[in-house]
Amino acid sequence: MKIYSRNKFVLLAIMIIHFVTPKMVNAQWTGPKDKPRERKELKYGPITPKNRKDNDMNAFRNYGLGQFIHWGVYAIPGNEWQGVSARKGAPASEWIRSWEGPTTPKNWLNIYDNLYKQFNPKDFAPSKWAKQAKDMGAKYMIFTTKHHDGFALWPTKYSTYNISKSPYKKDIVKEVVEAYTAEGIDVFLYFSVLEWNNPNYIDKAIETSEEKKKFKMFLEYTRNQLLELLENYPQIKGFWFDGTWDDSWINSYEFTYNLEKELREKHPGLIIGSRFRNDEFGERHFDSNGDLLGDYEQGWERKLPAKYEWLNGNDWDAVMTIPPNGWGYMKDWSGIYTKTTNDLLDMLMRSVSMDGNLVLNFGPDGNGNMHPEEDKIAKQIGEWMKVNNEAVYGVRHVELPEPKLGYYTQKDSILYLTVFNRPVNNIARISIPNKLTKVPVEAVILGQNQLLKISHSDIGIDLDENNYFDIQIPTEFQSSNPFVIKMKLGKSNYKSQKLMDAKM
Ligand code: JFZ
Repeated sequence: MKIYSRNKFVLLAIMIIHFVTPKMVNAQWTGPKDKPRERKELKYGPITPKNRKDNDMNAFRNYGLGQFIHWGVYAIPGNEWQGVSARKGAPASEWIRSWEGPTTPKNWLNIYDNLYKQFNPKDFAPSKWAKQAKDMGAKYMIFTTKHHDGFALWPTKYSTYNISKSPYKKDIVKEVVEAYTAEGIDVFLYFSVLEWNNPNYIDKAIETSEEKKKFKMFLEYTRNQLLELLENYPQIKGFWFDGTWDDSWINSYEFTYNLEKELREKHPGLIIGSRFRNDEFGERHFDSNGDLLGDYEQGWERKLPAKYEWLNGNDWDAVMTIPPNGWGYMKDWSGIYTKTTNDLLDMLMRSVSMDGNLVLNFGPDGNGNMHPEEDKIAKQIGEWMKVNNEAVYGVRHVELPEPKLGYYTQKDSILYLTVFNRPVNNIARISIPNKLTKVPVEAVILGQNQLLKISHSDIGIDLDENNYFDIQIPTEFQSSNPFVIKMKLGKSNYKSQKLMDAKM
């Protein structure tokens, strides 16, 4: 009996694996990606080529560090409000409208949908935000024009649920776009397609003709808003789409394909990530042939690739919160792990060492002030960036044996090693494959002007494929932060001593 039930269990497990696995393989946007074995003929595949070569995309590739800002009426509740609290395992703070619990007020949705009447951020100074981002070292920023709650921070002509109806009245998107552009920071607009409170939005496959009519209106509304954003803010560099996972949208692949084309025609150079649309087989981010749908991978959210190979050479960025989750304002950060400045610098260097950008999220409060902890982190990152930014901007992945001390980045013949793990003997040992002719010939620590001693060492590994160059970190150099060893690569001038092999 026992054996029988165990067998049943095994059979059930096999069935689950069998039926679940094939679907999961294709829904895998992060982690290692399987390439489909045979190519499918696609009508609604990628519109732009892989690794666009134009100036806008080159600029994207060189950003290194970005800033995300989640701001909207959810900033007023700040993660806990009138008996509603996200602190006990509920979703993120900007999702507060969707919370349900025993202490949630009965008319909660109604309360939330009227919060905009209190949205009057008296301390909002976009130039202050932009200055802070600039000082932090951000080269681009992504701003929430409209999140899932549907509230538009610009005075859209296509819905009345927008900023012009709040006591604040003014066009926040315009203020943000102008302030950041003035600081030389490129702006991307976050746009949630799905809207929780729009009667024409349907979150499942369309069935009835009534639903069809409604959703058609919703699609037209979305198109109008996007064209309006491009019309109003022609300075923007791209869109960061979200809320595109429902079957209604997935089944609208012909509409979304045409819309992507239209947006690109209206705004040459526009950058759109892989979270906008899917192919005719419902494949999102990557189409049925495993090709990227959009200009860059947009699935790296709160997690970074562990392996460079997983990226298949695609452009990408990663968006990151300081708390574990929660993009909108969270008034109370106590009792949760919040990433430290050094955690974030590690993530930044991991990202750029793999040809990606790191985008750090900020969630200002209902008055327009950044969280004090975010202020502090922005400042600390900025101080670090002032000294070390050349290891971050415009750098590329390095094809050398992975360093144990930190991350490599490279710009032409300059090699950077950002050291997170300082070795006890103060020797940064650089492994250079024997077949390479360029080796470190000069080294300094960024922010210091002393040339570091380099020596060639032979550490006696059988059939060794590498040569080793030892960079001496001065013992008197102290740093409680990661630091960067900048090396010039050049023709080697060391002589490999051919020692006599032992007779055995
Ligand atoms: C979405 C939003 O729901 C969230 O509020 C926030 O704006 C974030 C930046 O984007 O959240 C997602 C969307 C997609 C995934 C995870 C969270 N995903 O693909 O894993």
